[in-house]
Amino acid sequence: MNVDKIMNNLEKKHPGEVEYLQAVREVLESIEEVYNENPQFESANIIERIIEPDRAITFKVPWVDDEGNVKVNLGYRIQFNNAIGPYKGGLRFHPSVNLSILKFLGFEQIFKNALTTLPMGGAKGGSDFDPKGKSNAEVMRFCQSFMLELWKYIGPETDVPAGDIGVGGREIGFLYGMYKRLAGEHTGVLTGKGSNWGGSLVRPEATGYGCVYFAKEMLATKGESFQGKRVAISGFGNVAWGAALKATELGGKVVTISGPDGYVYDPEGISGKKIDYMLELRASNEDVVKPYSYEFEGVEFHAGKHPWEVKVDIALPCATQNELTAEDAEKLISNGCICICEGANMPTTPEAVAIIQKHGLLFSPGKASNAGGVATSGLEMTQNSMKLRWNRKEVDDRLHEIMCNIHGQCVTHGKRGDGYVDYVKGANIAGFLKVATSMLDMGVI
Ligand code: NDP
Ligand code: 2IT
Repeated sequence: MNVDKIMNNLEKKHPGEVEYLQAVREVLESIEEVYNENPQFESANIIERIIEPDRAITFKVPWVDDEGNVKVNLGYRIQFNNAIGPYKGGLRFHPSVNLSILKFLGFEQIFKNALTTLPMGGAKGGSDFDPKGKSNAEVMRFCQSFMLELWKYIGPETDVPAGDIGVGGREIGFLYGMYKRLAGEHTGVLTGKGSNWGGSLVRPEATGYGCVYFAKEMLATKGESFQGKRVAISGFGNVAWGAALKATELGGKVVTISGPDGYVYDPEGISGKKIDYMLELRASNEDVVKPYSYEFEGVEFHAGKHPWEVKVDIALPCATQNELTAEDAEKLISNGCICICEGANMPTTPEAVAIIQKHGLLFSPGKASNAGGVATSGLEMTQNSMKLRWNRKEVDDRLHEIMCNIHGQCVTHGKRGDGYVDYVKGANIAGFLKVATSMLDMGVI
């Protein structure tokens, strides 16, 4: 495999799709060796078949705001690969959403879903709709119009969307309601549903919990744990909230959360009712984290800054892509950080990853450490199919087991001769092998 040649061709076909090209390059560089050792992949041209989505659906989403103005947003669903199961992946509503971002997320989702051990293919979708400042009624009308188009392409055995940035329980409710009306069916077509109407217990916490379970496994390889450790978290959304809950429960002290406006530093630790307050902040739809510093004593707010300048032992980036730069990595390292575990998708830039790994820190890519969200979505699909509901402990135990299993797969495929575990390489190889061999089994389709 000639990675540069493949990337040059891909760039010519999709100029300017920066995030997508970044994600593809990372995977190709990791799997190059394994790929070359298995000539059957090359003869089936697996690479060209896996780096392009099966299809990218785009549509317009017209809706009416509270003042009666007609608005139009763009909607997307990228069905990337369904070799191991129905297409599966979240929907993102954020003004930054474009084809490149959704293709990067859909591509990552293929390997992440393969790692979960469950039968799910890779997909992603969303819209450039900005939920910030919108009323409930506006969000509902937007979701209904979005589903009016999307429902043609999804189904419990074909494609099962879920939440992501800007899409939480409220949006899934509106989307599901419209699907149910259009299809005339009550099925497991979306995950992240409310617990009264088919949702799984633990799904809201699952991505953050899973991220901390994964970090716990990484720390254990060094005889370390969360007990007494200072933890920096970025973001203040669904993933950040779940991670703060579990890190605190395991004895860590979470000292930061962040938003697009900057970060807050709480030296006393973000625990108990302060974690509950994160939910209020998100629900306010105001997009800022600063109000936390008015609400609680002794808290500093640092406008326009990343939390990575604070002295911590563990960093959990849980906001968005490319939010932890080389400069941030240098700061974390010089402050003695030992573990960086991604809760978001691709929050660490490639330059930062190189620096972190060169210094021998524990580092895990999102496709391994944030897989707990989609894994629990998979468990929701299982419960929907069986028409029953597991209790909290049953779901949480399965989630825990899955995260330990993913950690094991990363160690198996990522352990170097000197003992250092390259989790990026391990995750990419393990995910790729499962999908590529499945594609081989099914012939050229
Ligand atoms: P939420 O919408 O609940 O929270 C997203 C957080 O990221 C918010 O704090 C948000 O602030 C911040 N954010 C979003 N865009 C930007 C930006 N361009 N610059 C700075 N901050 C930004 O989303 P989630 O918690 O669900 O998602 C967070 C990350 O985790 C994403 O990378 C997502 O893909 C990933 N993820 C989510 C899973 C899930 O199950 N929800 C599963 C696996 C991964 P604000 O809204 O104020 O901009
Ligand atoms: O990035 C992700 O894995 C998610 N947003 C969750 C997807 C899902 O289908 O639960």
